[in-house]
Amino acid sequence: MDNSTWTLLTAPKMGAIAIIQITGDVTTCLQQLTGRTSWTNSSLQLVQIPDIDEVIAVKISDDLAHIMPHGSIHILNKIATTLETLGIKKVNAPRFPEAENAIERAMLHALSIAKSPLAVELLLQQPALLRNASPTDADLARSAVLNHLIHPPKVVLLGEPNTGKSTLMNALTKQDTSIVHELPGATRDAVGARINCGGLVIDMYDLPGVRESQDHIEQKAIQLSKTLIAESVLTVLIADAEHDWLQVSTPHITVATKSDIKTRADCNIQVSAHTGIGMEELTLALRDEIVPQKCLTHDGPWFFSGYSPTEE
Ligand SMILES: Nc1nc2c(ncn2[C@@H]2O[C@H](COP(=O)(O)OP(=O)(O)OP(=O)(O)O)[C@@H](O)[C@H]2O)c(=O)[nH]1
Ligand SMILES: [Mg+2]
Repeated sequence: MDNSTWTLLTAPKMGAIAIIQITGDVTTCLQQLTGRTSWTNSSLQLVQIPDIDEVIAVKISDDLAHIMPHGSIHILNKIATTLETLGIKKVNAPRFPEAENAIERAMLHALSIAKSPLAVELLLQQPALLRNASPTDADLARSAVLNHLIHPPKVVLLGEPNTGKSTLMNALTKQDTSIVHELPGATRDAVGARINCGGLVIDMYDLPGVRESQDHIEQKAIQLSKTLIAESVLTVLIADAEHDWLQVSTPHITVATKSDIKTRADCNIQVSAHTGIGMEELTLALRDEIVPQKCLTHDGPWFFSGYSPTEE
């Protein structure tokens, strides 16, 4: 069926119910899927997709319909195959029929993909703030910062070997994400994990301790680390009382580890991953460094990623 498409609106995994959105010639599509010939707009129907499932289906408008089968992966796969046989292409282009205008449509899409809890309240405020707004340079700068609430920014842990980076990573993720060892050189490859820092979700990377190495694999890992450092919005420089700070030219904060053994004053924050001292302060500092409070509380519009004023 030319120009007809479908998008899975729910997550592609097991659930009670799945929602499949169909666009294009939806009347023909619903007829072919279910055998039912009469479809009135906005009226929910309990119908059979033969040999697959009993589903709830609704034709929202002449070119938009939703079908809601049980959320088994096997049922979804069978429906996907049937849709493909009917010539309906799978896309990832959700439509939001409940949106009243382009701003609301873009906002609902951003809301559906935003990773940080802090994005929710702010995004819901934007349709009112963005109406008739054109961005100033300050708006664009603040918006770029706030976009980190939608797409998790990268943050790296960087320091000399054996300074406690992996132990800190494990304490932040509350699981054994990275190998910890008393000998330097335990981490040979970058290890990444998603962490919620007081409402801001970030992708944190534990990097190998910086040292000279002739080992081919370790050299490759060091190369990968350099790429991650360049891509990250913030470097968390790590040192314990026995090691020096590494020098970097990228934005950074300094975190002194192992404060249960020995403290040092020349840092932004002191932590002990073993006792938990300073850990909450660290996560809040990461959030405030990446998305400062003044951006969150500013009453101007957020020209969030995915929204362009010309769409109005
Ligand atoms: N007492 C104490 N020991 C710690 C703490 N954090 C890490 N350590 C110890 O320091 C040693 C090195 O820890 P790692 O986390 O492997 O250090 P790393 O910086 O990841 O080391 P590399 O991967 O070699 O770069 C281990 O023996 C840890 O148990 C801490 O907060 N307190
Ligand atoms: Mg390590």
